[in-house]
Amino acid sequence: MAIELVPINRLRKADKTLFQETYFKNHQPAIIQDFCHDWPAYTNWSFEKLKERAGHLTVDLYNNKPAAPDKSTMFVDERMNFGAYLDKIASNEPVELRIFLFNIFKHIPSLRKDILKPDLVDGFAMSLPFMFYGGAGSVVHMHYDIDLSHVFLTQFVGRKRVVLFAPEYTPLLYRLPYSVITYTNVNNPDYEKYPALQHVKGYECVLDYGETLYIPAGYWHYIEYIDGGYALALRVLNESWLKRIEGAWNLFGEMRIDNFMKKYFTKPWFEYKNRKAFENANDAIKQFSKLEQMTA
Ligand SMILES: O=C(O)CCC(=O)C(=O)O
Ligand SMILES: [Fe+2]
Repeated sequence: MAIELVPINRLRKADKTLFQETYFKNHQPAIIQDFCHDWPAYTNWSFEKLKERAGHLTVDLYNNKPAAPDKSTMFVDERMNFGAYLDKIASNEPVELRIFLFNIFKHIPSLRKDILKPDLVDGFAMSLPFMFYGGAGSVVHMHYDIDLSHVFLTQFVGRKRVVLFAPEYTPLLYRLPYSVITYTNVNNPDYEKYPALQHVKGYECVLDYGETLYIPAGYWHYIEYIDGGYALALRVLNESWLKRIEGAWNLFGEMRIDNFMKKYFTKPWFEYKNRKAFENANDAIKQFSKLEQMTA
């Protein structure tokens, strides 16, 4: 039995009041269908046009292997001409190679002009646009963005399946502390080994060309590329100062501690995190059962 997932609501128009009151304030995910329709990028960022403007660049590619919980490095799998990469993913043949730490806007600043500042909510960080690329069959392993910003992910080419879990479920997902790694297999959960997963509920959608997914701050996301394609993520800083500080600590403190410990105390550190993941999940199951009894 798979984890229970409900569809994410689609909003045909980006209605500010409705979006803010119903979704943004309550940290409820939604798909906004016309978020980018007035941006030049909506029509300018096809495979052909992007290749014309940026095809000469060289990019680092990453494969689909999940990050090892006890290793500190992320390996570049291949380096390639960006145009050749775009041709490869446009063919829609399975290509399990992704690009995610490549700042295309630094190399081709004119691309920035194709994005307009949305006024759906205040606080869009326009200086931090990120693009993500992948071939058909690529997978983004489940994680949450540690800076704890809200993310608006707009799809420019291809479709992707996205699964989301609210941060309240974190202990039930067997999160390894000091990391954004979990033992959750979204499509094929092992309830015997990870019984807490029986209590988890999430959301899912297939995000299509021109649509934007609002991923509320701290939400776990797992992504499967149905077609080769790419998306742009715009961030809105967390409205809570405490969460912003926590986000900064995650980036500059927690991650450094984790990398240091992984390097010098590899085995005991991993054993500690593994034990904690199970302890937290078991505590959460108990709390969950209590809650169920109270509401029964
Ligand atoms: O679409 C992708 O490939 C990854 C998106 C993602 O993880 C994000 O926007 O935070
Ligand atoms: Fe992410």
